[in-house]
Amino acid sequence: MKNQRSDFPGDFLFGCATSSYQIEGHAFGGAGRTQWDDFAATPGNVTRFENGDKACDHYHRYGEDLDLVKQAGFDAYRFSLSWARVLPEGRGQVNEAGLDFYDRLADSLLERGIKPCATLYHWELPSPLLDLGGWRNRDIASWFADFTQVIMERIGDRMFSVAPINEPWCVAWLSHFDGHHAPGVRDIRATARAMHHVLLAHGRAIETMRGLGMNNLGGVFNMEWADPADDSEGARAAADRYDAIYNQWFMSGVFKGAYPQAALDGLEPHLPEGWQEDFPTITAPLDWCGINYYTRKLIAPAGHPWPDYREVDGPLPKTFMDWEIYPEGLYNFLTRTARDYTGDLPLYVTENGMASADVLEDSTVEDPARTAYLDAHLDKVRQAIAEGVPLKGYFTWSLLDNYEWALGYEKRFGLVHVDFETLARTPKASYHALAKALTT
Ligand code: IFM
Repeated sequence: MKNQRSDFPGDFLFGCATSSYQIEGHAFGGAGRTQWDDFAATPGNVTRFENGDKACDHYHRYGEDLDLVKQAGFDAYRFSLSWARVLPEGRGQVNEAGLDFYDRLADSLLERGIKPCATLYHWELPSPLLDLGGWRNRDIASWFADFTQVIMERIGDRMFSVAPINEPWCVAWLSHFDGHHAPGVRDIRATARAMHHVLLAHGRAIETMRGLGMNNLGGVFNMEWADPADDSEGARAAADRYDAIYNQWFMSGVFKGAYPQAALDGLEPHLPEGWQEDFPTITAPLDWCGINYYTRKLIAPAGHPWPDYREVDGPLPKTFMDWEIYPEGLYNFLTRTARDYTGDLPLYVTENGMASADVLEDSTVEDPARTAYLDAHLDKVRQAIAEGVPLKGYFTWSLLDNYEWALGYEKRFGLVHVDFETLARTPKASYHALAKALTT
């Protein structure tokens, strides 16, 4: 690896990221049923109908996993808290074993000198809340605030940082317009409501944590750079719509108290009444902003009603997800975010990484493409810092191979290989390369 820790400011944090449903093993420890269990049990939604019942069994093996975080030289570990593990019905009765698990996790991180960076919601909505409409129901903001109160009363004192919701675009658009993620809805009214309620819930969680005296609270937004597929005005406008829906809606809501017009053009008629009155909650001040970045898309008009765009196959080398490798997009987002939305607020790259078709052979996994991907994106991180972007840290996705949602266990994003039969962990060559860069 070309980049070394010494190439970055002294207080720059390196971390790795995971999420609860993707690694813990949701069948363990009294967790309640989630929308992903239901979605996966419905044929046609998930590769081989796989679910998170066992996943990486991190629930039992977290000690071994945190040792790997430590040995790689990471300063921080970004993980998420399963709502259904803490409140199996989503509300009401607390699962003490769930609280105890996150308590142990927090202590185990601190014992190893690793900063705990929590995300409250990474998509495993308790099924009983979906029965009530899930993200379509405005009450979800209050349910989420109550969950925040319960879990943060227990572990909030030990968190380095907390973000309420991972990737609001996935929660809202991918799951209610595209229907690719649970609950697999394809409906514009449901989408508009989810697009708004996810931010209202974010704001209520921030308020709740401030009420508990917590600080270092942020938001985590996923971004995909959108380039027009050709020189036509139609392609430019389609890429702008994609950008407005995917990238600008959430940041604009949180940092400007407004939604971009190109997205309102289609969504406004379907937003809940009085949506503008929620902006004082949605814009609750944050201490940092996180960006999850993987790829860019080439966009052309689709000849459909709004949003009238489609993705066009791009020419760049691709990852195993079929995503183009485009580090410039990360640089573009870092500079644009600081310029247009966050100013001096600290930024973090909260996820970046790639899936590859890794093979375990003779107890090793050679994954030079992953090392090159990380290096190329770290180049852009350095460029942004050199140009004055207040970027304070970089988290790799992911520590472990894990449950890649609708794509099951096939797409391996980990620095550490997981054998999903034996659950044996084997650090890949990229893990060793990164560890060398961070510890020498
Ligand atoms: O695995 C996901 C993660 O849950 C959220 N961000 C993107 C990753 C790769 O698709």
